Amino acid sequence: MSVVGFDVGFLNCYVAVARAGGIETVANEYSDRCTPWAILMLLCYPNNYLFCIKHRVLSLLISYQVVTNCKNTVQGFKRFHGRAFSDPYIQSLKSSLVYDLAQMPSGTTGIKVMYMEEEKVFSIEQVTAMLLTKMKETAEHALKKPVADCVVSVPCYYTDAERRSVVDAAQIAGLNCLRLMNETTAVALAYGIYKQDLPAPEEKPRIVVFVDIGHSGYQTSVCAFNKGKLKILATACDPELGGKDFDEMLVRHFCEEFGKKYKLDVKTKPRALVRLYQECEKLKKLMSANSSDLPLNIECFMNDIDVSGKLNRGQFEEMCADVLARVEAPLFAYKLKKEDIYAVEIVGGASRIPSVKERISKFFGKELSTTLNADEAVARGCALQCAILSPAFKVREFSITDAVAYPISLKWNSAAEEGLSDCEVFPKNHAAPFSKVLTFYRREPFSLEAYYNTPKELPYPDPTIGQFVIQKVVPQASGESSKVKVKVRVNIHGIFSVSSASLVEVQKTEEGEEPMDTEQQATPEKEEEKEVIGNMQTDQDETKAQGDGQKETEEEKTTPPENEEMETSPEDSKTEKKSDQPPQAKKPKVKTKVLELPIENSPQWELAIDMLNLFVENEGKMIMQDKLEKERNDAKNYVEEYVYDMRDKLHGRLEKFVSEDRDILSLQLEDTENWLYEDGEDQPKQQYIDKLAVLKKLGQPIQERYMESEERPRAFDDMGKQI
Ligand code: ATP
Ligand code: K
Ligand code: MG
Repeated sequence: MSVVGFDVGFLNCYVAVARAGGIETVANEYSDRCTPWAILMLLCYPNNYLFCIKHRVLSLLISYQVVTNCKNTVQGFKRFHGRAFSDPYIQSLKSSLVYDLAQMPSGTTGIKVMYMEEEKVFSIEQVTAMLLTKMKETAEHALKKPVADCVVSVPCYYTDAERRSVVDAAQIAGLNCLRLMNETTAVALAYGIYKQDLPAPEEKPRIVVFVDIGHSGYQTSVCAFNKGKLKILATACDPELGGKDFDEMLVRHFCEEFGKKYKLDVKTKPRALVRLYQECEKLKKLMSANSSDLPLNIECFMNDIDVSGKLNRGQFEEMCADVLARVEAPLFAYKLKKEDIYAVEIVGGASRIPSVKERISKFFGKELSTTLNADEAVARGCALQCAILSPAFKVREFSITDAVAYPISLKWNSAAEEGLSDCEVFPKNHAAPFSKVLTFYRREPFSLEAYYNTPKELPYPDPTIGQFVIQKVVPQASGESSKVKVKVRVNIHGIFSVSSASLVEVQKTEEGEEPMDTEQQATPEKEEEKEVIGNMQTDQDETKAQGDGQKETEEEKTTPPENEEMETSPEDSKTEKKSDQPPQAKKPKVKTKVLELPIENSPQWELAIDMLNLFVENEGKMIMQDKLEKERNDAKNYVEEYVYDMRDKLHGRLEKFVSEDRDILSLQLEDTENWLYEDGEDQPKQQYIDKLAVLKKLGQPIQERYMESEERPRAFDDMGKQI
């Protein structure tokens, strides 16, 4: 069982692991006071994936490689998940990317690269899986055991389609993703789980605002903490605001300046543009710590011309005024009073930009707190969540309630065939994970369409979540409509589904119930109330359900079908069974039987199962290929190492032990070195093994003579001791 958290950032990825060994020890020593899972290890990756001709390398020395192999370096693909290739966003990006995009057969976005000397199109799920494979290997290396269970981060503004796509990517990488965790929620967990002074459950919660501004996205959330729990009350984001926008402004500025000063059209040369982005990002970071004039110099930038420029923070802020103005915009959604906020915690790389901090601080009228590690908090939070979910770990109880990012509605053909009906099932910021049961009165199978009802808020054009067909619905024996209970849920990943449906077969009814249409029943206040109960209690919910049921028969058509809510956790099924009992209890003469109904789930953009399997298989093949490539590279490195090592030694401690074989070996070493840089640069593994064998055959006798002379005096010593 592994406990791993992956922060898949747009630019930087982090891996956090919790080790089992550390847990027992630390917990025993410090009892309640300290974190028993203190040993978290983090590693950082740039989220750039470099495809070489033969194999896949996650580039750590990225700057150099991106520039030399930019067409084959895939970066910044986090926002391609769950999007059609025809999506205007994808189309608008196409021209600014140095690599090529392509349409997948299913209509989603793919990335075109050279792999093993062949042009290949990989789906976005495959590309993210490649990144996750590398992160998985890192975790395995750290834990010294196979990794499967993990928690993966996603921005809290991710939609259903984006989330499904990431879950698929994790599966392709052979991971068992226990939760897709919203990034600010991960940060909230990393913040709260260590706090010993949180208000008691019955006290007023501590309200903390979390802000994460990374390279591509800006996420904020309001979180309520009580002892042992956190609840996200609301989120507000700008999926298109991050460090990259500041880079963009700088690049634009210098493109213009170099155009005038050196008559260079930078936009025509991808390589030059990539270098300019890198240098501007560096300059931006320097400006965070320094307000004076700072230089930007690039040698041999384009057409053999060296370029230079300079900028200071004041000028930078001026040119980024429009970007900076967007920092406050999402925050207006919060109706928070300054005195209600305990702290505003800020993380993410771009949170280091002084004017970003100023704006947020001014908005809330509070000093910002930076008590968390700005880069690692997301990964840490994910590892902590994984530890909580892992049965192998004993972790302090901590309940996490997240919030729905966009309001989810259902629409369906009304039974009376008066056209479409709809109903908002999960309003924005509704608690998640969460299940609700909707009741319909039907004679035949029917279909529900789930969609986001605020399309303007969505990051892409299609608000459809999916189609869900409730099958095998039949009328009652009496010919009346049947009561069909449909359970809809937002699961632990923040993904919507129709999780079950059942038909209540009434064996003897009193009065025929008329078909009814649904409309939203619960008022916001009521909903709030239920949410509080919702997470812990099941019995009270059922009482409520009874009440609702009662009201429904009384008010007939004017009242919508009962719209009860209940807990999502493992008790789910138990709750559901019980909830069908109220009618029995109230009307003892009526006997009912509950039939489970099959559901056909067709989410928009779901990866077909055969494609998914194919991708899993292909990832396995590529992992094998990487392994072979690594072995080949290692074999080459051994030759190289031997050459350098031996050459040094021939002039050092082996010098006394060489005779006429010295020249032969020296010559061979030199030849091999030249070969490594020429013909031997890219050869099959066996070639390197053979080369090494030839060298060793010459070197071995010399080393043996040396060893012998070293051993001799020591052997005498040992004899002395024995006597
Ligand atoms: P996202 O969260 O959008 O997926 P990410 O997690 O990869 O992206 P981070 O690693 O949080 O992003 O932040 C990277 C961004 O922060 C980059 O734009 C980087 O230039 C910027 N950044 C890092 N350090 C500084 C600094 N000292 N000053 C200004 N910007 C910085
Ligand atoms: K990150
Ligand atoms: Mg991030």
